[in-house]
Amino acid sequence: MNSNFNNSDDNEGKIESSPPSSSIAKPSKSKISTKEISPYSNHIFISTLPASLYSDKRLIFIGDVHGALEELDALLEKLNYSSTKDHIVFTGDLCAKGPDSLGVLRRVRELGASGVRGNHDDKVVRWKGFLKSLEVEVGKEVEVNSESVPKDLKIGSEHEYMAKNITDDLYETLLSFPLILEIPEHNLYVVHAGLLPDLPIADQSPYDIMNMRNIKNDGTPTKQKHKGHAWTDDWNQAQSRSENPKTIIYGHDASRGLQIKEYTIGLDSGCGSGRELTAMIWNEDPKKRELVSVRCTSKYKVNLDDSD
Ligand SMILES: [Mn+2]
Repeated sequence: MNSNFNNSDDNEGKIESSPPSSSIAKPSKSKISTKEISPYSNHIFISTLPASLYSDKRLIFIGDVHGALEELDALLEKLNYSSTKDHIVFTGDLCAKGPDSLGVLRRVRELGASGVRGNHDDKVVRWKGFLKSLEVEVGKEVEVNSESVPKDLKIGSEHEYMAKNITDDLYETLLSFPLILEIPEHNLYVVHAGLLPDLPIADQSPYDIMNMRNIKNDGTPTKQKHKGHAWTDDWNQAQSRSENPKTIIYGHDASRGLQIKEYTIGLDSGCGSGRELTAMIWNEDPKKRELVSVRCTSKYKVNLDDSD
């Protein structure tokens, strides 16, 4: 099924146009992982941030909030946030680990903010979609059992709790956040986890976009932290050779923390594990980009599947 990727004209063109130097170590050809996304994912793959939302405003990116409402409010205050002067874009994982995920979603909706879907947000969406499908079938609430629950969803998880308690408007907000948010005016992509540099955007896997941290030696992305190398290495190397380089703003990789490279900006500074919540005020000039952080002091659930 992957043969299409390798035969694309786009890819062949890119390979031929790169310098024929054997001294540059080239990463092995990227492959998408075979992990499939649940039928209840109901995602928007990509959307473009309308310029009307951010022109003449500060464009502010905020890393993974993980249910930390008090910290989000403290950060907004520290940023001197104003709805008429600022537009905020979240890097995903608004939900899970912290004390008030639904409160965070409420605030994000009030702010009229934009964002992308994180792997934890996705689990809430899939739980909700699954529960809705049961209600439609039988016309009432149904006890779920472990055999009927889709793969990767856990009974008793906070994702299930959120799905059972989320209001329709907050669910719609989650659904409206795409996997990839494109900001063409600034040559930016926003994603939760990452993208592979040598695959066309349309061919990237939803699961990988929300979960990858590293690329294994065989070119396959993985969420595991200790296999292969950071996906950002490959992305930066490819952009440095490109005539039209793109920068990615992402979250998800709290263990590496704040990661500012030429073409990748990682903003997950560990709010979900009691470290910091970070915002970046965008500027075309990298030297003028401003980072603003607050300490995260809420109690966080540490027993959550932490490889996520
Ligand atoms: Mn994540």
